[in-house]
Amino acid sequence: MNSFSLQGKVALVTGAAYGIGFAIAEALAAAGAKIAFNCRGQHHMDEALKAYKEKGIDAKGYFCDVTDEEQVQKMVADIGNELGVIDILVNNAGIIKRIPMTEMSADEFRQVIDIDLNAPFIMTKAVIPGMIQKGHGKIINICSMMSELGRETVSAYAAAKGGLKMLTKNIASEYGEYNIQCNGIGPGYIATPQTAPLRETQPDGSQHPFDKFIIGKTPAARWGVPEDLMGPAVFLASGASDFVNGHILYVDGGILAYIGKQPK
Ligand code: NAP
Ligand code: GCO
Repeated sequence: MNSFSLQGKVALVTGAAYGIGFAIAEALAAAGAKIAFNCRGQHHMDEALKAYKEKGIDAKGYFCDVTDEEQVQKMVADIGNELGVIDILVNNAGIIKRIPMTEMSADEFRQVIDIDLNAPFIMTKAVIPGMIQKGHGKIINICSMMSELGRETVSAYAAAKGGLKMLTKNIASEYGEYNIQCNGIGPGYIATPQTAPLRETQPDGSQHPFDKFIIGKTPAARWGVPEDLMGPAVFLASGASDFVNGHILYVDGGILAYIGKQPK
């Protein structure tokens, strides 16, 4: 069971002030890793540091917009000086815009691609040299069911997450010989601020139609919670997965395997 230990490792989880990133950082800390995370605003930073402290986690927070290569290079250098060379990178930061394609501007499309696809490239490029020097590394890209499926209004997000699946496979191919493993986690529908609009109670007090839809499409008959991703993240960040490379681990309650509940 020692192969699941992250003792002595330095982990950077991007966008881990709350949501999925925070849960993953909490799990990696529980397995022994030193935690670095980033976000963009002072309020989220203050709230996050308080939340980590309440969990007994001495996480270090960095202000960094993951789309800005200069800020990323500086953050990686600062982490190297303050915590040590990064052993584990979780590319978690991400946004979604739910806009019908014909109504979405090219700039809106570009913004989603920039954060959800270009930024994992920029982040990965910044950490790989240190991993090569150390002789090992773990990169985990937070993909999505939209790495496999489309749906109305999420064209930019699906394009980005589909690209992130292939970027994951390419990083695995290009750097596997340096004992660097790059895998993805594909969460299903998880209850976080990002999906709150899909779950909110309707003005007439009824259940959100999408909420009902997802529960009917998920064999587990529930939304996931960030805690559902903790074990898979520790597995892919640890020595237990040293021969797993280029794999997307879907943590979706079975939704990708299921045609959906038949109407009664
Ligand atoms: P969330 O609650 O909206 O959190 C997103 C995080 O990303 C926030 O901390 C946000 O920080 C950060 N972020 C966004 N843009 C950034 C940028 N340019 N630079 C730095 N940080 C940035 O989302 P979530 O539900 O936890 O999702 C986390 C990841 O999981 C995303 O990649 C998402 O696509 C993916 N995912 C989510 C679900 C789901 O159902 N929730 C399912 C599959 C995949 P700020 O406060 O600074 O904006
Ligand atoms: C949406 C949701 C999804 C989830 C997730 C599913 O609008 O369909 O936000 O995209 O965020 O990516 O895996």
